Amino acid sequence: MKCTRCREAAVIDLRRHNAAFCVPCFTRFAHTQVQRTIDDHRMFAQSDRVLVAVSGGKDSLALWAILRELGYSADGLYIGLGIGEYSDASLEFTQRFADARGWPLQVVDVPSVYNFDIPGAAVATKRAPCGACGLSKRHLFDQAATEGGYDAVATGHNLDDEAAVLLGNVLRWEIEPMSRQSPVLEAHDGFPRKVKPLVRLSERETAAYCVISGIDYLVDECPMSVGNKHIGYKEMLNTLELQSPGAKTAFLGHFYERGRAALQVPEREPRELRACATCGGPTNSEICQFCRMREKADGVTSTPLIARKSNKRRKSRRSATAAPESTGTP
Ligand code: Q46
Ligand code: ZN
Repeated sequence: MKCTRCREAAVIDLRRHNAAFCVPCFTRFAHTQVQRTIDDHRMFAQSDRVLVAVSGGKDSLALWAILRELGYSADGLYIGLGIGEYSDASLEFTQRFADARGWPLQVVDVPSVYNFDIPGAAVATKRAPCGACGLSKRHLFDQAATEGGYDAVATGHNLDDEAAVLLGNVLRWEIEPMSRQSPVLEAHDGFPRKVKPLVRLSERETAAYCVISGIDYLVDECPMSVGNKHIGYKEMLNTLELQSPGAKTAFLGHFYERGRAALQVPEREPRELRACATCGGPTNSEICQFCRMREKADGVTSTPLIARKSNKRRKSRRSATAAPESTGTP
């Protein structure tokens, strides 16, 4: 197999692009895909400061590395969710990555700062763990970006993640959430801009990028993702992709280009936002959802629950080629 670009020996074939690449050409390909996404969706400018949400998995570490390679000013933010050994391992991989490069990493450990953990909050508030987790991450990303004066928060959602979310919404014709699915969510009402620069790269490609670039990432999935519907949607889309290379790109890309614009969504009532009485963040009630959850979950930790679920041993990228990063609520 020869590289489509330079005719050297190829290390990866990309059927959806009808191409194969050697190491330098694949690296160039990954950088170009991300740069095109940033430019096409006007995510941020070269002079902007970007806060990258990192978890120690392949997507977020690849994103951070690519943004830096492209010359952007990108710092990392890690949120410790208190999910037993999984959280310990993800911090370890993230910290090692940042330390080796001397890149600034901010760490917010939910149990030590807020006195609860995600499994505990899920039980205390009768939410699904990924719901409690998503709420906490969104709040803490927003807070860190606002306080740090960042222009955008970047997350490592890739093509597979976004196509799976879209499929889930299409299967139920969830028009409202579909209308909000976008690689860019503009800053509004005190919330920072959120961007997803990896939506043109598949999971297999971000994993390959890490392996090729010597990025050691955590392969284990979050134990809370067991039973997550999006894992099944990804499998369905992979089956489709095998038969029809490019199907995922077309499904998601065409939705962004024309599907979303064709949706008829009733105008939302404008929300009156005010400062949360507890944390000062923007909210439409007296106390924001995060602070309400925090109040209910105060002191609740569920380590035994995690110990039961966390039965997979920790692996590094050396023992896997393209395992998916944890998939819960993006
Ligand atoms: S970390 Fe959090 Fe994911 Fe774990 S609890 Fe769910 S959402 S699966 S990206
Ligand atoms: Zn609050």
